[in-house]
Amino acid sequence: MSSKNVVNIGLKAVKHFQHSKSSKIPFADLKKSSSAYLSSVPSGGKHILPDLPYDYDALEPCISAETMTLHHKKHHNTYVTNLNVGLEKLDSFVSSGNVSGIIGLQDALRFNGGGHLNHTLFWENLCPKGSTELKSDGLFAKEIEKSFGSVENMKSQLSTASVGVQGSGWGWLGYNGKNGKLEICTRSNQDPLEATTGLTPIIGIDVWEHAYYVDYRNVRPDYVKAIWDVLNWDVAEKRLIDAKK
Ligand code: MN3
Repeated sequence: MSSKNVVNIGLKAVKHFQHSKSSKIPFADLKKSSSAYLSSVPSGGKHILPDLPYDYDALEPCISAETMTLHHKKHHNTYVTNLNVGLEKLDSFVSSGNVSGIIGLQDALRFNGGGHLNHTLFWENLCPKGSTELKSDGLFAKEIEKSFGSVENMKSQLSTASVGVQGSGWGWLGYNGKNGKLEICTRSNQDPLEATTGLTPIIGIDVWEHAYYVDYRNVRPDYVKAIWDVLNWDVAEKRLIDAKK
């Protein structure tokens, strides 16, 4: 299992805690879900910032090298650093049986674990302009047409939802394994899609201001429009194929 998936298990545990916020959660349960989180730590002992699958200037002019550098080296790296700090504390609280310490950590783990996961998915979702295209006879195009009527409809609905996120958050195209459909969903802050909704992430659009302010100032709609030019359709289709297995 990849570390990404195990982080997801940990985040599901966080959701469980938040629905039952009391000190009556048995320590055994806390310990079990904490160990799911702790086992997500790679063998080197810490989560690390993954390399981008392309150069910092590869998405220009849609997203500048300056934005990509700040977003990856500063913002994403901060989530990774703080996730590692949180997991270290979690480890010591589990060892000492500090239940309130463990519960108190959950919001930070959700935020930083979600931030690490979301950005990892986001970088993979992008690629240099024109390097991939949606194959009109492929599985992904067919599934989009089944769920939205047309590709243009899906793009328009995901764009509108992403632009409409209040404050900081994410717009998502997710796969619902229960009804076999693709769905549009938005999440606030760094709430991870799968752990909080059950949808498998296919396309994610980061609409935090840090993702576009350098290039588009406050004009979020222009940024969201430009994302489609650098979308990695191959990665999105592969995620869908994996989700349907
Ligand atoms: Mn971001």
